[in-house]
Amino acid sequence: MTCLAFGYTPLPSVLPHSERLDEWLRRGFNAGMNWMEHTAEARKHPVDSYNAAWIGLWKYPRPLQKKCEPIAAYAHGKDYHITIGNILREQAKQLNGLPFVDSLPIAERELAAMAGLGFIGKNTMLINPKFGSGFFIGGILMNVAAGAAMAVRALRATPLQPQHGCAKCRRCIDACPNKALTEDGFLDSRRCASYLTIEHRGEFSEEQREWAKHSVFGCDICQRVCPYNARHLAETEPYFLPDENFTKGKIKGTPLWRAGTKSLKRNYMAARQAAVCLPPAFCNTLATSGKVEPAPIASAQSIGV
Ligand code: B12
Ligand code: SF4
Ligand code: SF4
Repeated sequence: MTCLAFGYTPLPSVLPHSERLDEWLRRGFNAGMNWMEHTAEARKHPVDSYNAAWIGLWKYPRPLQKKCEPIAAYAHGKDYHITIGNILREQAKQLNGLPFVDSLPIAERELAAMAGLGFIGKNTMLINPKFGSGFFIGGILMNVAAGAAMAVRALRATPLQPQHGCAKCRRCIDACPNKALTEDGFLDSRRCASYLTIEHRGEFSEEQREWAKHSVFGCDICQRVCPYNARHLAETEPYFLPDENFTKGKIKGTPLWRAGTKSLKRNYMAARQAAVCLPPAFCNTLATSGKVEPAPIASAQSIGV
């Protein structure tokens, strides 16, 4: 895994934009993610036993693609909770800290912005002006001596303002096929293909099928159109081809495990029916192959950053 950049931030008793989480929940934008509601207090008050955080930006295993793909770039290869988690666990031992990568109830984007690693775009992603948004956020909560904590605070005297980098651009808002991005900078998960294909359990309603049809797992549209990702986009050979024969054996240890085989089959059927995002060759392969074989990771081109 490549760590593109890292930074430090002190942990305040309340995160500066935690009211955004309240508002997001108030509007029902968490959809069926009840766990976001149950863990809201912890997300807003990160300080418990720790007073600072080391945060890293970890490059996706596959670059964001120029063309629409059925499996989001982040989800290729081995599960990042495992790969990045292993690296962070080792480091955390030496620091007596607590590692996290999408594994603790903390507002990772906000902490990363506080660490000076980027700004929050209108697509709600943490965007680094140099690297775009094709990365995970993962770091270590730790305790530093009072003097060091003050030094870290001083370093962050001028935090980057959210959305300052978007200026008048609104490509992501206009490109989202489901109008899931609001004018005031929120993402409505109920309409989001990423939520529907990864987190939503049970059958789709008619409306949900319409919103989910662009993808089989995850969605990269609002990142693909972002000018900050323009020079990092690649056109890479299909990495693996999903079909209706998802089995536990094939998805174990990959991010697709989160959705499970039942949801993946549901997603596949919705996408195949619509074929919006699936190239014709892909559909033919699906009809005949019956396999979901990951290609070697080396086949992914470097995005050259
Ligand atoms: C729930 C969740 C989702 C939900 C909801 C996403 C959302 N936008 O809220 C769903 C399932 C839809 C989702 C989708 C995706 N996710 Co997700 N997700 C999360 C999770 C677990 C929590 C996010 C959260 O708290 N949302 C609630 C909102 C209110 O919080 P927030 O967006 O973080 O915003 C906070 C700050 O940024 C700040 N803020 C936000 N906007 C603004 C605007 C202004 C003006 C101001 C002042 C402040 C501000 O205030 C908020 C409160 O602190 C995080 C991991 C984590 N623990 O943080 C990963 C995480 C955000 N996801 C991630 C990824 C990779 C994705 C996908 C790209 C996957 C995919 N390809 O399908 C998509 C991207 C969709 C998108 N455009 O966001 C990465 C993002 C990396 C990055 N560069 O930003 C994270 C950080 C996981 C990780 N460890 O890498 N995700
Ligand atoms: S991930 Fe896809 S569906 Fe969700 S907001 Fe972005 S473009 Fe819209
Ligand atoms: S597409 Fe434009 S508006 Fe959306 S996040 Fe990127 S720069 Fe901001």
